[in-house]
Amino acid sequence: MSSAKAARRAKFESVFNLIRDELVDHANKEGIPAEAVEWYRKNLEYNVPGGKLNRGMSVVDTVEILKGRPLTDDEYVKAAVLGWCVELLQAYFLIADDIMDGSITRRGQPCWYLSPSPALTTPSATPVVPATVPASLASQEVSITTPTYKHPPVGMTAINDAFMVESAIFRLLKVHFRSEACYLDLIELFHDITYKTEMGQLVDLVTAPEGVVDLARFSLERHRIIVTYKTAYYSFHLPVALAMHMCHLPESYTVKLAQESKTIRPYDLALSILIPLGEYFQIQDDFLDFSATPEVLGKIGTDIVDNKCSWCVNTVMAVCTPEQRLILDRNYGRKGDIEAGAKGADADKKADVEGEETEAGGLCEKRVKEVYEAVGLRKIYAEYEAGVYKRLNELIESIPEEGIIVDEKGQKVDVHNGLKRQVFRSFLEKIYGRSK
Ligand code: GPP
Ligand code: MG
Ligand code: MG
Ligand code: MG
Repeated sequence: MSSAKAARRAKFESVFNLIRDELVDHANKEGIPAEAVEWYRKNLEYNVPGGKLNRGMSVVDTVEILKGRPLTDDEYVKAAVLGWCVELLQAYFLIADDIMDGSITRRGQPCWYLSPSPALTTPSATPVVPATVPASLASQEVSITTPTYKHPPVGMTAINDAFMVESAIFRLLKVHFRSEACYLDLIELFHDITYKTEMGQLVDLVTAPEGVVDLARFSLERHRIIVTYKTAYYSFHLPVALAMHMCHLPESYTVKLAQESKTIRPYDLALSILIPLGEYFQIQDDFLDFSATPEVLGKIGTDIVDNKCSWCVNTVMAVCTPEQRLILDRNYGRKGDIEAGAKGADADKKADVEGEETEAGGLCEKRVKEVYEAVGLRKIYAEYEAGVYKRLNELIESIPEEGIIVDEKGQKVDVHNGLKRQVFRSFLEKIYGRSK
């Protein structure tokens, strides 16, 4: 990481301490018992700041681009609070998603619901000493069970923890934006985007239910819907729309050029670019999961073994022969070597028990990858990427930046108040051609 990048991240991270303290102080003022407040603080610290922070920091970047100048300290904190609200939303989704998916690790540590319970790992929580049966009860048939907890996990309290992380967003909006004209827009945006993401999560869950491998449920159209709703709205549209509201961009404005006038609806225009951009990002993620080496990617791709409704399998299914499709049906979403023994789940078990796996995903994964190579998935991806890059650039260039900007009443608007191509360029340039 360059030092400028590290400094940018450190500055953004410093605002986390501020919002955590605000939230914790508020819980204290409500009179919540110390052990519950301490739990809440640990919840926030464990789940919110550990990611790449790209979504949160992109709010700050976008505000800066829209303003066209460095931010004042007050503006920086406001933009960063919105950025942390996006990170809180993501933390809320991930705590819940890990329970739904039965996942084990997240960001290199145990998923929150599996992590050691904060209440029983703090010094104030004294272990329960085995109780002695009082003499008065000794003659009666009572059994006193003494919990002997060592490090029990957070468990299903994580569900309430997820809700609290979500509600923290609205608490922060109230504290920092209640007196601003954009307050209602910000609240509405978080509600709308959360609802959309939940719809996407539902489509994801019904498309690949736990323990069911059925490629007939998958399609490129299904993939597009999942990606748009589960990822693109909250990861790409939300940060930019928040920044636009913070900068008070109007719903619509007219740009008077030398020859013509163009009416712009900046929020719709931003959406029309950011959703395909988010789709491109996820398609890239899916392709890298298959194609990148673990050394470059920093993790081992598991989409094939995990039965993911990935762009790769959907694209290959759309072009492969019936014989290749049979190979996919028999090997996708499975570990080990299904051909080596009996068919079906028994074969999975057999391969696992007998240690026939030759690599992380085993022979099943290898066979799927052979089909991907045979249909020329790498070439299909390269063509897709070149096409989408061109299309996105055209969309970005369609944003007028010159001319006189007038609002709905015909009043001249500060030129800095229009949408800027650079907002989208900065996203596209970060993504295009990335190898990890
Ligand atoms: C992670 O997807 C899930 C989300 C980003 C949205 C969850 C939405 C909710 C409303 C809970 P994933 O399970 O495909 O990815 P990962 O591998 O990161 O768990
Ligand atoms: Mg998951
Ligand atoms: Mg999931
Ligand atoms: Mg992935």
